[in-house]
Amino acid sequence: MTPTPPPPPDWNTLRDDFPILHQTVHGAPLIYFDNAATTQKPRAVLAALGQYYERDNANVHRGIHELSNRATRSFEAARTRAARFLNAGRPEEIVFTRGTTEGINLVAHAWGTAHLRRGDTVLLTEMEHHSNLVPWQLLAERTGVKLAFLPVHGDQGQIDWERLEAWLTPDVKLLAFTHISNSLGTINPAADICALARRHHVATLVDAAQSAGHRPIDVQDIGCDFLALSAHKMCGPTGFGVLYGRAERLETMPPFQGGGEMILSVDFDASTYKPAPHRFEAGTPDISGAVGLRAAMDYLDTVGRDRIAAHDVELGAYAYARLAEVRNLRLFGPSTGRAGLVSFVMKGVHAHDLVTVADQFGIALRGGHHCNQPLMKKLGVESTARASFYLYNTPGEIDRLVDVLRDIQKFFRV
Ligand code: 7TS
Repeated sequence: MTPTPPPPPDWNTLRDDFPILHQTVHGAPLIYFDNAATTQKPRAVLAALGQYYERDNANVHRGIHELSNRATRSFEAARTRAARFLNAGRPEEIVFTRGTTEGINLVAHAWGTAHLRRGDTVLLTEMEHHSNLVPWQLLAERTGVKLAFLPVHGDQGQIDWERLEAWLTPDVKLLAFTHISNSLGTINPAADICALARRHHVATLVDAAQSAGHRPIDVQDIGCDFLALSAHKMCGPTGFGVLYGRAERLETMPPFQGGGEMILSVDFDASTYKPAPHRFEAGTPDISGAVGLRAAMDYLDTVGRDRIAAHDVELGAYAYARLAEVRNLRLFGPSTGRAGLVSFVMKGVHAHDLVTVADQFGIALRGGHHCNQPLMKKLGVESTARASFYLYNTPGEIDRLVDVLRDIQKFFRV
């Protein structure tokens, strides 16, 4: 008989899992709307980190003593958990990294340098975060590969994926794209994109920084070759992440960095390397990061990733509709089918000023180019203000933001 799953937590009590939310900032209750930058951590994750350091801390894969064995077991259990979370075929397809940025750099370095040549093209989109752009520029400088960009259309921030096939010319060897845009809230149809790319023998990399903690992710269903995520954007600790790599891709890749942990044998003039994933994990890893990520994945699955996705979409749609009621706001990203974040510009008020005043009301927003400078240029703005939501945010908090935006307009007389 299948065991009955524990009942999902109640949305109203779920905020109690996050101690940091229960404080005032400048005299007002904190409203944390900077989740695209980093999310808050539930007690379960904080407890797992504390327990690891209080009970099990030792280095992994080296000692024969009890604590080292425990640390190694916890570290490798996190790999198995991450494989299950992403529905990877096996744990060996999970490489631990410092986050999305390092995962993409790893692919650009190890896979890109080994497999791409002058005359090849890496296809990106105009909505990529700098971490899915600059590593490819560095690769282009090293190897002479070209970069091409799928255009983003208008303030709605959509890519015409219907036209993708025309872009998949024989020189295109890799398509690297964001699943969810961190400044537009656009959700790209990852499975359809990867299926078409695969038919054209084009490898795929999905930047899942903004999606991994917000919706179910199944790498076999998406059919990508690589997928990168950051633990800190999904209730886990900073400085840790996962690169999923399809086994047959990882096996053909040389090491990324050299050092301890990644070798089989070393002589003065040459070394041999471990198989994936340890070949890509030189040096002492962030063991507590793995422990924290595992606890975060357990937490997200207890809440239910389908429910989190529905909550996100609900808050994104509600925020877009409510902000559209405020005069002189220019909203970016799709009006429907958007993720749980909204970027906007207020006529007559710089985004940094808006964010500074909102902070005085206890509301944490972000203002800037969001590491999307080329996209900002294309939209004809220097920066936007952004409110990004997560499972602990509520429609009432969005109502409060709308009131504060109207107060800001009065304050700046715009
Ligand atoms: N890709 C996307 C789509 C992102 O939004 C971010 C971070 C990254 C990659 C890089 O993640 P990291 O964990 O390696 O730094 N995005 C943001 C943001 O929107 N505001 O601060 C960081």
